[in-house]
Amino acid sequence: MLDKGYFVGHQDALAYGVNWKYKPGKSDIRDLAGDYPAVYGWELGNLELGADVNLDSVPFNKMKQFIQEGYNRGGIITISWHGTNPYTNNSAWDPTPGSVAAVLPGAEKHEIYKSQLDKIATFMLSLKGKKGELIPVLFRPLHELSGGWFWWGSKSSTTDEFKSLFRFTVEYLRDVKQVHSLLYVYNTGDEFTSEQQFLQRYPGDDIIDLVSFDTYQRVGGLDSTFIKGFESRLAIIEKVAKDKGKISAVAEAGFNQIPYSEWWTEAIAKTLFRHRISYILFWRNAGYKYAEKELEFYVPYQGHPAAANFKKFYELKETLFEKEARASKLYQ
Ligand code: BMA
Repeated sequence: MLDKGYFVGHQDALAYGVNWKYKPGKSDIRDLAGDYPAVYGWELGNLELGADVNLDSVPFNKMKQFIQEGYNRGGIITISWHGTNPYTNNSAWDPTPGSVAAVLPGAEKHEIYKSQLDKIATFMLSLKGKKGELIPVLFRPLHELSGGWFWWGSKSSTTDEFKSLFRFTVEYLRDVKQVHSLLYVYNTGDEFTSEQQFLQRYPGDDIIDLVSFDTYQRVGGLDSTFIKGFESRLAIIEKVAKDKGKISAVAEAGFNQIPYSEWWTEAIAKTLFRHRISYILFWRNAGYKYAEKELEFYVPYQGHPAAANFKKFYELKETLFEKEARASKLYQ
């Protein structure tokens, strides 16, 4: 966490953007700002099935190279995992009641969950820098834990079951699989209005390194209830992080298609300016999703009406992109 500002990240930044895929060196943020994001988000969903390609069509071998590239340039790597529900074999978005109880030690699907984690461990242990050192990763499993849409969420587990699942996940990867390159991110959605609510499913200070939430603006303009809510949630995690000696972050954010061209400076920067967080990561520039028939992107691209304002956002002294991450020598 740097005093001068916050790092800015982007999900799948090097893999694709709006209207392009796999062009070496390209990134929508770089096209606009002349610099890469400081934080690179990647996603492991479907790795647990032994697939070669993740649920958003990114091949894992390419992802590994992108992770190495970002790390070698001094960037920060964070990884999420929309893993298959081991209880029902459906996707992560299947909150069948009993899903968490079924994967805890001694329960019927426990071995399946362990075999999923084995694949995660193998992947993490394969991420290496130029000298063969393991690449540090901010790992964010079981994310948006306060919501009811994932199999590990509030609809399909009690608080104690969830905490046990998180503890088991960390202890298994760390103590059994001997993966020691991960920092663990506790991550809620934005359904909390108090510190106590935010921490309801917190598995313990010995397990967690970063505290975070995800937030998306979906309605309203630049002076809307979204900003007030964002502001109050930032204040909550900032206090939690301070009291616990943890790092705070906004692990996912965005306003799909960015309908307000001044959003970057007027909504995001003006709010974050008053708070102390380590990074904010904007979600993926998926482009047109044929299956869902929808357009999804959270960072502008060349020619988009918000492109100029994003450049202004880049130029603010408190927004830190890859050049500043590199200059900060985070790994030394
Ligand atoms: C969601 C969307 C989906 C994607 C999922 C996992 O928010 O972007 O299209 O599959 O994240 O990355």
